[in-house]
Amino acid sequence: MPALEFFETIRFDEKLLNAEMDRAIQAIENGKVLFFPNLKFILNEQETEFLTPNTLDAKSKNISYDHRRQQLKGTSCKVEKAAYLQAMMHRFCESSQKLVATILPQYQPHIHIARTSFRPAEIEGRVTSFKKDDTRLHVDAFPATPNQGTRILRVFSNVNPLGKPRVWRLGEPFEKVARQFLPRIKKPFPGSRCLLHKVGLTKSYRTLYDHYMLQMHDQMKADINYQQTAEQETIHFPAGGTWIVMTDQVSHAAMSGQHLFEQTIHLPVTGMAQPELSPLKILERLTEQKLV
Ligand SMILES: O=C(O)CCC(=O)C(=O)O
Ligand SMILES: [Fe+2]
Repeated sequence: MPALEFFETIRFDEKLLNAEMDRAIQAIENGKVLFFPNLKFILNEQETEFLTPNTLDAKSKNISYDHRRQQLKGTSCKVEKAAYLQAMMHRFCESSQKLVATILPQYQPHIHIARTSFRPAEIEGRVTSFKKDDTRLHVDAFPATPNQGTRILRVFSNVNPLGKPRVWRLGEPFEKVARQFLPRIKKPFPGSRCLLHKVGLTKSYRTLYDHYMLQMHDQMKADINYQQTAEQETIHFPAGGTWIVMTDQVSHAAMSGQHLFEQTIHLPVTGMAQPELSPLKILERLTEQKLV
């Protein structure tokens, strides 16, 4: 199955035919990337000045924006410049919401808009711990923020001004990954997940689902042999292009590129057209138990 589903869309609020919407929801729920090679997030001249790692503060690799609290994190920009940066990120947040509303309208009543991120640093050659190393194939799962089964839908736009692509690898279908890694995953230590929440190490309760997802994430990244031998495909996402992926389901690795916007959107499994295709339902079927 090809990894990408192409769309001709050139505007974030473009009207689509019903057949296009059907194609989109089918593709995304089956683990494909919705790819809009000609959908460009346009920056004005002043905004292009943010396209430098200097926009980041010393300890951050991306700038994050919480649209509900109107809060910006990770930037060295102050006062007026920070407000301008925030406005740019707010616009990306709105553009991606419009895109999801037009291409995946069925999700609209169910979604929750989470963080917006701007990534002005080159990702190739960055030194991090293996768990944080996104150049290794992984499915998204985060230690401090349990998802409790909720889907992670992400909108990405490559805004590189020099035409540099964002290069990713895409790996095997979720069920194939799960079948390989589940047998290696130990049950959680009794009481540990309550404690994590009580002492504030997780923002909410780490369900069994979160335990399995996080273990899969870590063990995929830890397995060098798997990284090299797993069935995979390299994709060049062009500058001036946009793509949408369910990153909890699609095994992915970001190899190189600079200057990217990303919007995270959460979708409850019950909002899907085919909930049985979700990582939650697949893991519940494979482990023969309720996980949330
Ligand atoms: O920065 C990127 O290109 C993608 C990194 C990644 O793994 C993610 O956003 O889930
Ligand atoms: Fe990721």
